Amino acid sequence: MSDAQLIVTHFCIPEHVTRVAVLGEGFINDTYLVETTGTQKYILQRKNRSVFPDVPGMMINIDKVTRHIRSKGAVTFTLITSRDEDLYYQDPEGEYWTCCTYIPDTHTYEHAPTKDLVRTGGEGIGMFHSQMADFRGTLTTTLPGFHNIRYRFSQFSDSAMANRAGRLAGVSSLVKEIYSRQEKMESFYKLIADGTIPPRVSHNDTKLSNFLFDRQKKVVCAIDLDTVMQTTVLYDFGDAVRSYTNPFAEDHPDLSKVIMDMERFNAFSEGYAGRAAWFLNDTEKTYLAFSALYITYEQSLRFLMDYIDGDTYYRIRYPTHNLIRAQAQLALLKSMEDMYPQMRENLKTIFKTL
Ligand code: GN1
Ligand code: MG
Repeated sequence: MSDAQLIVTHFCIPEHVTRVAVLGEGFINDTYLVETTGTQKYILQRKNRSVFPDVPGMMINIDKVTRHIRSKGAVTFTLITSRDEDLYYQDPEGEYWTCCTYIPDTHTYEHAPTKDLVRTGGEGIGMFHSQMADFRGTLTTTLPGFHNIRYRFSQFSDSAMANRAGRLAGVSSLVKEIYSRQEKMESFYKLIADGTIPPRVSHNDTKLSNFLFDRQKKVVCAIDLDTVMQTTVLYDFGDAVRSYTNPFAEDHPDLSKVIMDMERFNAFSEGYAGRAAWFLNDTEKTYLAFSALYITYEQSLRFLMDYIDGDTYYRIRYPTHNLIRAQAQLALLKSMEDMYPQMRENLKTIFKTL
C-alpha cells in the first residue's frame, strides 16, 4: 500500500475506496484523486508544511468560506473530516493531509483556449467575491505578507545578499528590472496598508488552473482555497488578468509571444465587472488596472527570487525553469505597461456601460 492509500483510510469517506492516483502538477502540494465503489470521488492532499505554517488555521478558513458559499445554494467542494473529526489528518511524520469532495464533470486549464472561457473566468472570480461580500466572520491571516510588496522586497534583498546558489551574477539585468519598479509598486501597496483600498475576502491565487469549468466551458467554482484571507479583491483581479490574458502558459519560453492580449483583457473585465460592480467602491475600480501590473511584477520577483535561492519553493521541471518563469512574467509586465492607459480607459467604459 502506498502512503496515500493508507492515509485515505483516516478520513470519513462513506464509500469503499478502490483507487488513489496522483492528480495534476501542483507547484506546492501533492494531490491525489480518490475513486470509490460509489459515483462520488474525492481529492486527497498533502499540504506543503514549509509553505503553509498554519495548516489547521488554513483549514478553518476554507471550512468557513465553503460553508458560506454552500449556504447560498451555490456549488463548491465539501471538506471531509478525519476519523478524529478534524479538518485534517496529521501523520506520524507530522505531515498534514486533507480531503474534500471532487466535483464531477469539471476541467481545469493551464492557459485559456478561447475568449469566451476568459469571460466566464471573469464571471467566476466576480461570483466568488460576490458570494463572500456579505461574510461577516473573520479569517486567519495564514500567510502574513503574501502579496505585500514591502515584505517581498525584503525577502528578495535577503536572497540577493545571500546568493546561496551563486546565480546572482547571471541575472543582474533582471534584478535591475525588479528594483527599477520598486517605488511605483510600493506606492500602490501603501493604499492597501492604510485601508484606502478596503480589505475583503479574497482568494489570493486566482490563476486559471484554480477554477473549475464544466463541459460547456462555463465556470463552476473556485478551488485551491489555501490562500483565502481578508486582503483585497484587487489581488485576485490582478492575478487573474496575469493568467487569463496571456495566450500562452506562464512559463512560455518564447518571450516574443508573451503579451497581454487586449481582447482577452476586455472579455475578462466585462465578465468580472458584471458580477462585482455592485460592491466595488470607486477607489477599487480606479486601481483594478494597476493591480494586474502589481501582481505580474510580484510573480516575476518571486520566481526570480526562487531561482536565486536555488529552487527551494516552486516545484521545477528543468534547472532554469524558475528563470524562464521570471522572464516570461517580466515580458508580460512590459506588455501590460505599454497598454496600461488603454486598460484604464477600457475599464472606465465597461463600468459606464453596465
Ligand atoms: C502557486 O499553489 P498554486 O500552484 O495554485 C503559488 C501562487 C503563485 C502560483 C504561480 C501558496 O500557486 O502564489 O501565483 O503558484 N501559491 C503559493 O503559478 O505560493
Ligand atoms: Mg492550484
